[in-house]
Amino acid sequence: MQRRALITGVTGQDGSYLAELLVAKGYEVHGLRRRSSTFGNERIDHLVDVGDTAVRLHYGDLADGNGLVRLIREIRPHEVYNLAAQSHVRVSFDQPTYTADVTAVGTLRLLEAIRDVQDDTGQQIRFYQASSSEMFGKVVETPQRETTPFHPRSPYGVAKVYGHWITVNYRESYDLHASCGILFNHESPRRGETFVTRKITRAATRIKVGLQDKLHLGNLDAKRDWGFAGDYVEAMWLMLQQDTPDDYVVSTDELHTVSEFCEKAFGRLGLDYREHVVVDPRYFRPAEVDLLLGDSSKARRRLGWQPQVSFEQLVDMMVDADLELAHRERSVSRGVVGRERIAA
Ligand code: NAP
Ligand code: G4F
Repeated sequence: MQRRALITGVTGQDGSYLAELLVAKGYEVHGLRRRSSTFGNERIDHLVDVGDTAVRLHYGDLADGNGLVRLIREIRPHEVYNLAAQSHVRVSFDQPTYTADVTAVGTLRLLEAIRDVQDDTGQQIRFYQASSSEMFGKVVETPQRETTPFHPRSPYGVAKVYGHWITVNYRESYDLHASCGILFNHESPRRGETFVTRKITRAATRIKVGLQDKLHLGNLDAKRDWGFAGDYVEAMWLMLQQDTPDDYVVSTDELHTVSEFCEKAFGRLGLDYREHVVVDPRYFRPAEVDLLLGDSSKARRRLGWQPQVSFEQLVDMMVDADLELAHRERSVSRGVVGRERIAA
């Protein structure tokens, strides 16, 4: 029987890679999309309206619990992947209540919808929650593993801790097959342009082709464990294929600084980042997460998962994709030097 999956956040970076993976595995894939004044489907354009293997999109929102019940009743998915969130840490300081409503309570609304439909129909629905290394925040041990206590440092981190624990609670209370992937930072050419890696690769390539001159960044000393999003969605799927649900850290187990990312990205283009990067306090956060480094040995051992793309390959892949984009932009703008794009 063909398996059906529902992905919330299908229009985002991870949603697009996961949809590709599930289509390739023969799933009937459904995606939740928000209504917007623009299309907003750029990352999944190649997967919609392509006949039998198309991803079917449904309007909905994690803020609308009734809509979620209706949708799950209609689709009757075997697997639900909850990737939707207000996912930007800096923005969560500006929109803390909204972030809590979507990223925390939105998870509860989805779990309630699943429980409702599962109780009515008797069909088991497996659930994946997109938990985050941001929950470790002010880390109490390094590297961070599944047993490391949480100390979130942002409204986003706090909201993710709620989403994580309510998922664990529903697993323990209602025997739901629910797993949390505690994913460390993962990037790609499809990464949102206001996250630091993509902000760097977009700017470096625009500088290379003469479209801008400076790049304003915040804390260059922050350390992260950056992997490739395409590798990480495989771990999400593997979690839902296990007999027993559980929680897993997914990471490369390698640490790099923001300035190291700059050095590599600008270096690939023959540029010295120190001539272009300006440290701008506007991009500092009220509370910073200085260091995140994962220990993914449990996922490697139990799921048989391991990352395929190295840090160097990831930077090169993002720079090369953005260089093509910058060349296209330059041909449209006829070489006029533009302003730096505003990013959080
Ligand atoms: P992303 O690119 O920002 O995508 C977020 C998705 O959520 C988008 O499809 C967005 O829709 C959707 N969304 C936002 N608010 C919504 C709402 N109220 N109702 C329904 N959908 C909503 O994020 P990502 O990088 O793919 O990350 C996927 C998930 O993993 C997120 O939950 C994130 O917090 C978590 N996570 C990410 C990382 C990482 O490094 N990437 C690490 C750990 C955990 P629009 O397209 O309409 O905006
Ligand atoms: O790229 P970032 O915005 O990612 P951050 O805050 O680590 O959050 C991402 O990873 C989390 C997993 O740990 C996810 F849960 C979350 O959804 C998101 O995907 O910032 C990375 C680091 C930070 O320390 C930040 O202060 O880069 C530093 N940084 C320095 N200058 C900057 C900038 N970040 C951004 N966004 N913009 C800057 O100009």
